[in-house]
Amino acid sequence: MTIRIGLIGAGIMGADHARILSQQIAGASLQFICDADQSRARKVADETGAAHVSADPFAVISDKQVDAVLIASPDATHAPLSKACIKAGKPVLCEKPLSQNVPECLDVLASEAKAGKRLLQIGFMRRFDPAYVEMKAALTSGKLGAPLMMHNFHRNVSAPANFTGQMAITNSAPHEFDIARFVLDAEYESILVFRPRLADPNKVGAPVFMVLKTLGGQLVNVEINNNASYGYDVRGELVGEKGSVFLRSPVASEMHVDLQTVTTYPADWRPRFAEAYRLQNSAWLKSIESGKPVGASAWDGYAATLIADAAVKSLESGAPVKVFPVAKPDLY
Ligand code: ISE
Repeated sequence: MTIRIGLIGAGIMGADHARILSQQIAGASLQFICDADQSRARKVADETGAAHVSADPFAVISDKQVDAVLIASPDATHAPLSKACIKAGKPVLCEKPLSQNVPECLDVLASEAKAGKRLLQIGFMRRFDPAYVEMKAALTSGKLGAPLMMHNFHRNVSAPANFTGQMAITNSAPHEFDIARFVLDAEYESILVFRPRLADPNKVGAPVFMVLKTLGGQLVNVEINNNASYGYDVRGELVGEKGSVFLRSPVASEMHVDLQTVTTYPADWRPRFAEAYRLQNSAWLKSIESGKPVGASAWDGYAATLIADAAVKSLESGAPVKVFPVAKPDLY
């Protein structure tokens, strides 16, 4: 079975998804590459053999030649475009975050409730990353004992080009919020956010340090440092009563020279999470065939945005902020 995909957004991630779908996995054909910038859409279409380009995402979503949609356009478009896909009854893989505000997430949940089935998968690709998968498996095997703490570090070379305002919290941190919640299988109670004194609060992507409590009493700390300079570096450690699991990033080789061992960092997230993206997209296609949803749901997208929203408030007030989620709909 070949699934005809409409891909919306031909920026860094859109181009990467197009490459993965056309070159790394079977079962997809790229029907449309859609972007407001037509030359960008055309370039990605030419590189990946996509059939058409478009500048109108809603026309792509409703096009009869499109079976499923992948959304990789700017954050503010995620919720409205996801809603349009759900309304059209089309499976959709949408990049994170689902939205930068809670009411929009609730709106998407209401759309899926109306559709009566899960159509939306959120691109929290770390759930497919072999290192995090092993971490979660170690916990569920019982070898670590009860989980106590999870440490998370998220460093970019420099704040991504599209960054504004509090996107360290609303765009980068959702990865950490989601993966800790997924690994621990826990819901959050509250969050407290700090900023180191030397950091210029006006600098886009200024570092934040957050401490979260889960309803089960585990502690999760998250450092987001979008201007770390030296490389793209995601670290994590899960600490249980009887042991811990530390993430290893994929490294192909190490150089021994001048009395040193040298390994390199990637410049951004694509090489670090290449396997996660490939596995995620492949699982998405299989889930469309089987009708059995996989990966992060709209509910998981809501949970990440809810805690991000609390984090922004905590940064402003300097006090811990509790979250009060709505009742979880039966669909999830
Ligand atoms: C970007 O949107 C991503 O998803 C990357 O994984 C993350 O590292 C980066 O900080 C985000 O801006």
